[in-house]
Amino acid sequence: MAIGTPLTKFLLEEQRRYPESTGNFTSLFSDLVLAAKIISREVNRAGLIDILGSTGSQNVQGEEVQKLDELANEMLIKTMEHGGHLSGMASEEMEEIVKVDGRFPRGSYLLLFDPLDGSSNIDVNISVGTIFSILKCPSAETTTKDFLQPGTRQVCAGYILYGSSTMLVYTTGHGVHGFTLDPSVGEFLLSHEDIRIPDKGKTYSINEGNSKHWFPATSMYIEKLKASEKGCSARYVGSLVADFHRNLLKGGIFLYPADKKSKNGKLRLLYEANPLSFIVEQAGGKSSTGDKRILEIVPEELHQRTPLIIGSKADVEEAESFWKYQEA
Ligand code: AHM
Ligand code: MG
Repeated sequence: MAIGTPLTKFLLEEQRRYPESTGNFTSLFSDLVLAAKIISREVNRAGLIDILGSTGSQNVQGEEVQKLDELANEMLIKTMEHGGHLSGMASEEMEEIVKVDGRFPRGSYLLLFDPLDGSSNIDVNISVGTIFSILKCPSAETTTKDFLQPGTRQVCAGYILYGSSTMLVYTTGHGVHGFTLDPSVGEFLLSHEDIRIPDKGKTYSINEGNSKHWFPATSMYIEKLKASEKGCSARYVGSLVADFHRNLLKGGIFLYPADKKSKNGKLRLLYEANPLSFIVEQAGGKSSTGDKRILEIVPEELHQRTPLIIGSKADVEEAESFWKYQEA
């Protein structure tokens, strides 16, 4: 489709390719896009709100000054619960799931999200993002167990990156597409159709401050990259979604491995690793714990963590070849 095509038109065209489609998913996605636009506006105003926010609790309009990650969380829940397309939601910011049945019409999808990934970067004006994953609800009652599905069952995954522009990148299992928000018309416009991640990159992203805790596999792999002829560069924003996005477009590898301090790594399987793994695979890349495909992990808990090695296929495969040295 032509560059500049509005997301709404793109979604409708996609829907028409599947005659059995009820339009429910398109409508669910439109609600999500609305939430993304509102969060984008709040992220862009964040610095200003701080200035105007006097001593902390109220801004000059007398409104509560709320932490942006909490605000993004609430915004997503409020925007999504009315639509009638969801049976439940789970968020990195909340201990328990949110059921929508009872208060609003119950739909057939589950929405999982990290409302504002990289939130430690908000105060310093560095890119943050919202990551989401959509599953079908397998039961008539929404329970936590319904959310514990392997990533291979995702029907859609994506992220919104609040960077120098706001971008939405998503997949429904038919390639990965990127849209850039044009603030003058308030629409996401197609800017990156059918994104393919380069098979090999020259960038690695890892928190080297953790190197004293690393297992030998991680140390050996990173040393190998530093010594390589091709000349690798380190790039680590500290917002997964921003590091991932750069590597998706330019090629490269992101690692948040297990180490002696964090036996399961840091990142969350359901809100971060699964959605980005679905995207990377759809773009021709790869994602792994070091010895297993992320998307095949059967989750045991809602907030389960996982080691994550994700990016260009050849780079992830090279990293995996070092993981056979991993200590138990
Ligand atoms: P968050 O979801 O609470 O923001 O935490 C996840 C973030 C990722 O965006 C980022 O890659 C990682 O944590 C950075 O962690 P560290 O500071 O340990 O390197
Ligand atoms: Mg996060």
